[in-house]
Amino acid sequence: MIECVIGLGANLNNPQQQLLDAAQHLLGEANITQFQLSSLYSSTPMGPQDQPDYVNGVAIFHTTLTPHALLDLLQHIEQLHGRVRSQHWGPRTLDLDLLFYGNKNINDARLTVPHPGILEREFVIVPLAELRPNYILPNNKSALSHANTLNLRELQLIHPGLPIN
Ligand code: A4P
Ligand code: MG
Repeated sequence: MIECVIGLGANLNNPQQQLLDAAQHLLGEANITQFQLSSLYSSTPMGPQDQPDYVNGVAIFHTTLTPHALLDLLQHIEQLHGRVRSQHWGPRTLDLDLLFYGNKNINDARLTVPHPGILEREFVIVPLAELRPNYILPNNKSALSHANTLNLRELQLIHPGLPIN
């Protein structure tokens, strides 16, 4: 069993519900246990500004899936939710990023883990710090101490977490 952290994001078609549906899907997977979902937060878009605000959250779970099998599952769930890949960093109904896979470093054509950009993204660090304040980040700081250094911009809590086990 490997402990994984994923980031969930959406900014189209009832984004909050997209994230809750994706969480329910993951929770129902036979190869996933001890699933926890953070609170959901709204934030202004990073990157192109001519798109709706995002809803973001983080989930932590244990899995027996390999990193690539987990990516396949995440992409399958994105497809089920009608994701159409168009503009880079553009609007999306559901984006599931593999942030951490245990403490493994992966760099290949399909996967970069830890996901690059985690440290700059308050919409990842704040929900992670909520679930696991002591989670050690690639900069060797805890999620909570790093969260305290970030500009929280427009981050707003909009839905409480689901401590589902
Ligand atoms: N890929 C490589 N590593 C990973 C990984 N660790 N997890 C590859 C998931 N996928 C990974 O992804 C493109 C390819 O990345 C995949 O085929 C996979 O093999 P994508 O999801 O189709 O592309 P994308 O999401 O448009 O690009 P990218 O770089 O993943 O964008 P991000 O980093 O997801 O950012 N603002 C706010 N406030 N909140 C957001 O959530 N998100 C984005 C998108 C922009 N602005 C945002 C937010
Ligand atoms: Mg992505």
